[in-house]
Amino acid sequence: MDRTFVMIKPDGIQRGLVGEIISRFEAKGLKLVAARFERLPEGRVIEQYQEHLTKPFFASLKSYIMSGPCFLMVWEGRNVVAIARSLIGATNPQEATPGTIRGDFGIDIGRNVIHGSDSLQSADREIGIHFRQNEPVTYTRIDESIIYEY
Ligand code: D4T
Repeated sequence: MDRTFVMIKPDGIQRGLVGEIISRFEAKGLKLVAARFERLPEGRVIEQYQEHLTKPFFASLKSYIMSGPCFLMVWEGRNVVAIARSLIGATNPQEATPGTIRGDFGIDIGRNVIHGSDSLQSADREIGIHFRQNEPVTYTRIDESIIYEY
């Protein structure tokens, strides 16, 4: 099974979307294996968004992410990276398809509610930034044998 890093950003928290978002991941059949509610320290924001350090939007991205608590999660499932990205929708909520999280709940690209890793390699890197190695919990969900064909 694969793992991915998903983070509900401060706008998602302030707008009371945590339960709605977790419900969508659970209903899809994905398994929550780690979670933490916290305000991110600057160092981890910089690590998380390393590829954007030199972009013109980085300063506002950093202050937005640090403006309040985030809800950090690790989700597990077959092909979970792509599935999580499809539940989340396009980066710009204005272009995100209705039915996706950003398509249903966002307007501005700088307030796009949620983050999900874009590849298995990014997922490994991002999980490593935010969680200790022994933090994700290994367990079997009782419906796994019916969610997966094999
Ligand atoms: P995240 O990383 O938040 O899940 O977004 P994506 O993976 O979908 O998109 P990204 O890495 O291209 O952008 C990271 C983050 O920066 C914000 N952003 C992005 C912004 O404020 N202005 C911009 O022009 C862009 C491209 C939104 C997401």
